[in-house]
Amino acid sequence: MKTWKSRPVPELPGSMPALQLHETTQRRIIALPAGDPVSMYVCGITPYDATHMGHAATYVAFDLLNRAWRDAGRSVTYVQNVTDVDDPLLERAARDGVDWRQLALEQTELFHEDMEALNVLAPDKYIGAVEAIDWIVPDIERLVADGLAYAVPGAGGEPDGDIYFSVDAASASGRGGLDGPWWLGQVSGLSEREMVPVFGERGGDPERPGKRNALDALLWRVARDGEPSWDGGSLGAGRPGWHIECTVIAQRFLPRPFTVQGGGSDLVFPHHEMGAGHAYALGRVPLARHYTHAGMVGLDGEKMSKSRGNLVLVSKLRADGVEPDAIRLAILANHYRSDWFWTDKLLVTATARLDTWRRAAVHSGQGSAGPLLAHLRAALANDLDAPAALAAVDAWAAAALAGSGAPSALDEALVTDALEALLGIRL
Ligand code: 5CA
Ligand code: ZN
Repeated sequence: MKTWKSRPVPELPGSMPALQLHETTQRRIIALPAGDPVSMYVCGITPYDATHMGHAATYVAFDLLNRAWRDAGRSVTYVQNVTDVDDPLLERAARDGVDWRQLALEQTELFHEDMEALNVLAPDKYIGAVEAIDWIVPDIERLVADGLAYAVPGAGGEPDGDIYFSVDAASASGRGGLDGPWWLGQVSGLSEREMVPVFGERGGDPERPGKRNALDALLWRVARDGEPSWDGGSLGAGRPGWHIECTVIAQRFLPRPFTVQGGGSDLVFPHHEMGAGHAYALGRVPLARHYTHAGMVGLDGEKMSKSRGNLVLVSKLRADGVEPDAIRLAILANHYRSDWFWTDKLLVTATARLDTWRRAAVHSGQGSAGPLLAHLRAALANDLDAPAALAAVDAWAAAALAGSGAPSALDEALVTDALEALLGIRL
């Protein structure tokens, strides 16, 4: 599938220090492996509604990692999916009396416009679940053949033949890290008792009769009347489950294992836990070397979500004339790992900040750009600490506006390039 356009990234003199990043499975900040190349998969949208501030914040967070790696001279391969067939998309299309394909297409296009406006660098590969089905089917067939997946008999109005991933068959008995075999809990650190309610809240079906373990995840949903379906070979017509889509797409286009699996913290369990399980079951390799998650953005005391409807849409703000750089700056004022709430005040502060920075640029003091660049790099290398980076620019701007140091066009150019390359902000 077509991806969006990236603005050019200016090259900066000097170099980025070694990157430290919070690693979900280890629950601590670690040094990322040095050396070339690196690869990243960030879970994409389910396109049934427009990009809200939570999505935007997650993609901006991983855009910082992408930019930090590029500044360090690393070659980055970035893959993102779009879940262009799934229950919530089909339900929304049915509710609104529109074709689900049309809804997915429109919302995906709008997402691309939002990403372009927010200056999020495009992935190298942008892959839809639908286009991945032919790659997914043989992998599920293999899991069944290996005894790691099984068909559930029909009951309670459900047809025969849905295929589930057996967490007990696939889970190793040891309790090692990501460099060893997968076990249930390796990614999330949750106990099975803790998993069950979360599984139910996040797309799982712990109560489905006939499963061997309540936590077994759907791999293949056989055709139902009124639902789209595809040829599933020996599985019968149907459509894939959610976790196997991302697993197969990531493994097809990235090294095994790839460097960082990203997404919002709502994906730690079950999505990334099961993805890690599927990958290990398929190839005896971990899916990713590391997992990193962005915090949840909320509105009025609750997580922002399409199902709750408490949304601040990027496209709506843009239509209201808000400058995308101000939206991006409002996001960057929060550390990517914290949970935070969107407020109009954030946007007011960001707009004023952008204005100050722009007024300051022409007064850039001679020799002021180099130290600012070093500050920005140090902040980003320290677990993508964007708020610290903004504070460094604020201090530089205050000095420039106070007229300390003769104005220098060279410094102005370097500051402008550094903000564009590292923070994705255009002065
Ligand atoms: N299509 C799946 C991933 S394969 C999905 O979760 N889609 S989504 O549209 O619900 O979310 C897209 C991305 O935004 C995911 O990485 C998700 O973790 C993140 N996200 C969703 N809601 C929020 C929120 N309120 N705050 C921060 N990130 C969020
Ligand atoms: Zn995903």
